Amino acid sequence: MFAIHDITEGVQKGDFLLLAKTISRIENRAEGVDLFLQALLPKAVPIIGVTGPPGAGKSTLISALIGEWIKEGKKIAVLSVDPSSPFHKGAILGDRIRMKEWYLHPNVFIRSLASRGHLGGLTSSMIELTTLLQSVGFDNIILETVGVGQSEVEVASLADTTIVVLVPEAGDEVQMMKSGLMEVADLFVVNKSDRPDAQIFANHIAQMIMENGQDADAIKVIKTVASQGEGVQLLNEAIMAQQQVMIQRGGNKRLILSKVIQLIVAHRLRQIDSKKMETALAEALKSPQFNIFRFIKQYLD
Ligand SMILES: Nc1nc2c(ncn2[C@@H]2O[C@H](COP(=O)(O)OP(=O)(O)OP(=O)(O)O)[C@@H](O)[C@H]2O)c(=O)[nH]1
Ligand SMILES: [Mg+2]
Repeated sequence: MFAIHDITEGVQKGDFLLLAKTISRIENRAEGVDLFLQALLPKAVPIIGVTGPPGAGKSTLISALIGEWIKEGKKIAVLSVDPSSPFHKGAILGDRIRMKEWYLHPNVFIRSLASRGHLGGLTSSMIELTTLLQSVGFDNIILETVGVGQSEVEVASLADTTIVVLVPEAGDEVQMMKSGLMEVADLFVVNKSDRPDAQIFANHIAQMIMENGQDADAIKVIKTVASQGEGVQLLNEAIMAQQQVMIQRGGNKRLILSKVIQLIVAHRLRQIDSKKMETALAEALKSPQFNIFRFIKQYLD
């Protein structure tokens, strides 16, 4: 593994080679990764999760936010992950990112991540990678995830601020509630508000927040036209305000506790050889006395 100091120096200069290599090594669980991670000294750098259905304008919105932050002299890291297609190994991810204007900027690091098939792998490697980014000199970290399924919710739950991006004509609120996105959202963005009925849709979301018994004052609904940069400044302000409130309410401590639990679960899952387990299960199932609780005993403690 490389020295953290050298990675940080690279980031300062806008040379992300060592960082990129380190991320690959963490993803592949190369030798020395655990000790490397244990030596990190992360700063309180906000992690901003951006999630929502395909094509809602997440990347366009992130691009616009980066524009705001660059003006403030910040260094930004973006991790883009597509948990819904574990078997594509990143091949299609390239097409997903439309942040080309920032690709070569020395203050912006962008990386696509494939979600691997292994159990519990995605969440734990996202915790590892975001902690690395918090330790090497970035000021803001963005996590873009595509879709509205359970795994997106999980990834979203790693963020200090979770932004759910929707578009007016999506209108599928029921789906959103089922997926649990309602519960994890700190901010809703109604993007493509240049389209009709944006205000009606925004009102609808606000109403759902109230009906859900959530804090309607704290969870803002913001209309944007990301492709024109409209509403982006407002969104930036809302993100900062939300983070203040979150810290005041001790939300950052709860978040760390949830990460601790997820890392422990992932660690235990890594110790299981799922192929072997499948074989053992097939064998055990031959017995008419099969009992699932007795079967799992061999994998506990
Ligand atoms: N009319 C309109 N189009 C927009 C707006 N924001 C983004 N788009 C367009 O919507 C399309 C999808 O935008 P992306 O930013 O790639 O959406 P995404 O959510 O990142 O998509 P995936 O990562 O593939 O899920 C692009 O063609 C954008 O130019 C907007 O506010 N209004
Ligand atoms: Mg995108």
